[in-house]
Amino acid sequence: MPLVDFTKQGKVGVITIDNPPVNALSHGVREGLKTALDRALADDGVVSIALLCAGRTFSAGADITEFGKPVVPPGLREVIDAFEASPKPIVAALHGTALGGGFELALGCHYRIAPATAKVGLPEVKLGLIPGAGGTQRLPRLAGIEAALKMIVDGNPVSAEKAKAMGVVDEIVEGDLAGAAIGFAQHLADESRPPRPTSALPVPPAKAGAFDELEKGIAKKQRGFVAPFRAIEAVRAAAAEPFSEGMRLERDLFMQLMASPESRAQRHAFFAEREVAKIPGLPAETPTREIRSAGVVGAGTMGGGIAMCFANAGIPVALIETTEEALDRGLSTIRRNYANSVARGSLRQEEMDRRMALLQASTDYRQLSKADVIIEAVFEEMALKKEVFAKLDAVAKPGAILASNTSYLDVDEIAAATKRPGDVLGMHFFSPANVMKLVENVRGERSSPDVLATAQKLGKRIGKVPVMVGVSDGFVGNRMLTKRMREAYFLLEEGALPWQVDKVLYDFGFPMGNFAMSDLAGLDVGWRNRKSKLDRLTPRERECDILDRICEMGRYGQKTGAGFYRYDDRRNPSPDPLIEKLIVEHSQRRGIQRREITDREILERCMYVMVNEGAKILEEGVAARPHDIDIVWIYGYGFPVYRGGPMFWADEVGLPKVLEAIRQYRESVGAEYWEPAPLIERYVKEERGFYKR
Ligand code: 3H9
Repeated sequence: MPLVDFTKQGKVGVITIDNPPVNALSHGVREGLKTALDRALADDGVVSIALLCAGRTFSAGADITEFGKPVVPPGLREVIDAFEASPKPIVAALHGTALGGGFELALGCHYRIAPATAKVGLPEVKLGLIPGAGGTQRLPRLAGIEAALKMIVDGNPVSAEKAKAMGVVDEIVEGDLAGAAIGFAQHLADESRPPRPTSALPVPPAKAGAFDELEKGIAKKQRGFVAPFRAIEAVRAAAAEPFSEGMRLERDLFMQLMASPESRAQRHAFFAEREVAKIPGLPAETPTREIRSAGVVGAGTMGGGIAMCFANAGIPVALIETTEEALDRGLSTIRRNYANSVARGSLRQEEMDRRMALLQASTDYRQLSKADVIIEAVFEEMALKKEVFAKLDAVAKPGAILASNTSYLDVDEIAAATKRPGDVLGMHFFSPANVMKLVENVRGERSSPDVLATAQKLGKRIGKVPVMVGVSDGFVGNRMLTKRMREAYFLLEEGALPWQVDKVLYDFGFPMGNFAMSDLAGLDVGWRNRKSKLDRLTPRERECDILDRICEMGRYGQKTGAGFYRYDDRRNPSPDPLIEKLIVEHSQRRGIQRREITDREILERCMYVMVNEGAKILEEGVAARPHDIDIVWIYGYGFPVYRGGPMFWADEVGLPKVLEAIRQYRESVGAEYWEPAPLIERYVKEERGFYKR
């Protein structure tokens, strides 16, 4: 079948897009749409037109792979204008998800029908763009300013039912969609109904102050993003200007954003997220094991959060603890988390009850005997983990997958505590596990392919973005974070203060800096980790004992009301002169002459040290591709998506510049901390980047 097909059913001309997998509006599709429309208009036997899409979904919008290249005519706007100007009425039949340019095409049609399962949306802001084919001008004319603004600015789709209530969808249909569309078009023809161009509709007046209110409302949440603010500007024009003026502004803003580094990064992140789902060396057809029930060992913060992920996905889960008290504590935290969601209105009470009923709490390991997957989430201590895995080996059924939620430890050593190392892997969740999207699936030396494929699939099923990584101290994310953290401590010794370092990272776009993040996680966690590795530290690392001193004061971070910062009752941090004194005295004691440290140096040292480590991780094969590292950082550590992840960002900065700085810090800070990754040296010689060739 061609990309766009044209047939006739009685007096109805039927135009069908067939461009799998998501009917993206590529050049060929746009050309096909134009040709099909011309045929329908030229044919006197055609009185009305139905627009359909084949396959699993209506169009997901413009073909993102064409972005950044010159547009080959006809452009999408031109096609949509032609559809809207058709003297024969056109009905669009939407199924699956009608998104972006796909939805804009539907808005240019005169009527829209959809099954209740369909969704429509304008997700362009998620790619750092705004709708560029009339969405910002046509949607407000159908849905009103407020509803349109919300859809365009947050980018989330709405259900067909909701779209109908908004006046965007004319009819919800059941059963055969093509038949319903042809019937609808036939009906239009029978009744001699004229076309109903959306652009000719008046824009319903907006509530006074609606734009300013929204702008203020998103100022903090969308900090650093450009597109949501441009989207407001475009809809403002819809309210104030004639259609043609609004369209002109929309096009200008769209083009500006398309050329922006933010959108380039966000488009990279879109494809990177899809790329990480494909594991090199693990064919797409690798069989998977069926997961009908789960078990979690440990009902602490991590274990409880992981159990919630399963319950949220409708998978029954046995939650195991050593004592009834620990179990009760864990369960009541879970209950409180759900109850908060109910109070906020984001979860219905019945749904909370259903999820709680899926949790089976017990102190008896035998409860795990039926589980298809068991996740261990006990204290981060090798001896304890091994003990738990030996117990799991004894009770788990044959074929059950045994996963450790370790954040640093050697998965192969843990697997060796069982007689079934092929069934073992790491599944490293991030805290809070019920919220954070990242899971590092750690491939052990002996993990079998179907176990890995199942873990990836399971990750997606429980709403996560799973990234496959290899065994290494701290895997991908924490291994890079550890290097950044070390550099941040060195910066303190040399003259910076925690709040200065944190501000630089916050301004870069992270939700918080190193020290605020440590305070949130609990300083005792890092302290314990440090103590366990003391004999492996370099002399400078060992002597850089600022953390020990703060912890010795009983300051463990937010939970004790003080850490690097001092916290008020509402957990607002403020810089603490006591900590400043402690750091200054530390430098004196170590004989380090404190100096003014620029924000630029802070940023370079915190970021380039990560990029350098990322390159080593790639070289060692701990991450298979730079994409994996970028996605780990975006979903696990709040790396600003509009900067694309550390490896993409390094390419944007330019690897020669990064390497030059690394060499400079090698001289000033020390070779053992700043040894350039051979991969970066090679890429610079080859005049390429991690991605750029
Ligand atoms: C736009 O429309 C601009 C206009 O306003 C103005 C123009 C002038 N193009 O996600 P999946 C690929 S901006 C090209 O795994 P799912 C995707 O890479 C666009 N390719 O499936 C993947 O390829 P592969 C606004 C696309 O079922 C495959 O399709 N639209 C596009 O989980 C399957 O994707 C959006 O932002 C595309 N537009 O989810 C919608 N979309 O198999 C973006 C997908 O080689 N898309 N691919 O890895 C989505 O949100 C999801 O893909 C969707 C399906 C919900 C549709």
